[in-house]
Amino acid sequence: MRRLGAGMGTPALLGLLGLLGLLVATAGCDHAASVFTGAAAPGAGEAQLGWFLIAVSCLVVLVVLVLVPIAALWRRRERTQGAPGTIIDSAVPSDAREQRWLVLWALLVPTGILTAAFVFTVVTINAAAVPPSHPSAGRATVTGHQWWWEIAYDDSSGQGFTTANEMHLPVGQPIRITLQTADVIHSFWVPQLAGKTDIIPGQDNTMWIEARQPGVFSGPCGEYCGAQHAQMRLTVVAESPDAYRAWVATQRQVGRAPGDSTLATGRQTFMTAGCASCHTIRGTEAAGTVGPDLTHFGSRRTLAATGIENTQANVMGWIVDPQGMKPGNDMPRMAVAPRALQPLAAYLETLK
Ligand code: HEC
Ligand SMILES: [Cu+2]
Repeated sequence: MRRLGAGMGTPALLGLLGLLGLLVATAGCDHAASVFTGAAAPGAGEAQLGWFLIAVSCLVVLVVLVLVPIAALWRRRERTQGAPGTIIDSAVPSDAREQRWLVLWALLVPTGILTAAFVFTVVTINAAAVPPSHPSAGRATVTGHQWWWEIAYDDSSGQGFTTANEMHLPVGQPIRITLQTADVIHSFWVPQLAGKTDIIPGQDNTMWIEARQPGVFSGPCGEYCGAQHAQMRLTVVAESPDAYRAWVATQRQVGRAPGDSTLATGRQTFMTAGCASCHTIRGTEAAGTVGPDLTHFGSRRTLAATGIENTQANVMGWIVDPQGMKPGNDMPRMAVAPRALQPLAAYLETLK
């Protein structure tokens, strides 16, 4: 039986293995959530550092892969050139010139590479730690809950507001983010925008993001936090400063009043079926804080941090069976009469 790879040179075999490894390593790469997109600072700097380290590592591996067979061949040639019966120990450099080369390669090159990597890393970490002082830098506090995100925009004028699962950013202006948790450890991670920052109970961690281009980015919670960890997605919308200001102005407002009698019935159901004990709709008596603030629920793209599209049909499905859609989450099945379901979902969808 032929051995696998028999007849192939060592370099060719190693090259093939390297190629296979690369294929396996990149198989999971999904452009949509790549850390290498660099759509914002400080993530773009971190991506540059990542590329630099990968490039240097590849270069070192390639050089070593080429040098090892050359050294082996060279050694064999020296052996065969020696007189019969004499052993030439070619591991010992024969003259001063070879010794100088040895020092150069063994000391200077690795030292140079490691120093460059060290300096680049420290500079990048520093840049990520210190938010740029921009006059219009906004502030938000993001609180991780099992298994959804609460986002409170602070405002010096006292006009802050709270929303959930969807955060907006103005392109070109930094937002400072304070990270808190209501329960266990989570991690804030929107791969295209910034590296992970852990959220630790009893401690405020801070970070910042400055989007460089408009877009809708999604990030999973970055630290395992229980059954629905994978369904704890944050949506981040980066938009022009004008669009952002308009969004903020809308979010500050109280929940829209029902425009017709069906919607009024929906709102009535919300207040009487127990929803109001867990959810807030500003401008109404609903002031619960167990679940997401629903004041502008209709403006959100997705439902319950799942990535499922926020449509009336999906909201009806959610109310009927939240445990079926997201098993283990903190919203129980509620007793809502079938007749009342559609008006209730329709009312929630008008809360833009
Ligand atoms: C015991 C508390 C509780 C009650 C009562 C409750 N909910 Fe919830 N609700 C939650 C929690 C917690 C979540 C977040 C679940 C998650 O994403 O993990 C949620 C999520 C939601 C969402 C999705 C919000 C978003 O931002 O995507 C909607 C819509 C919703 N609830 C509507 C209702 C309605 C309508 C009722 C009444 C029929 C109701 N809830 C009753 C706790 C509750
Ligand atoms: Cu998590």
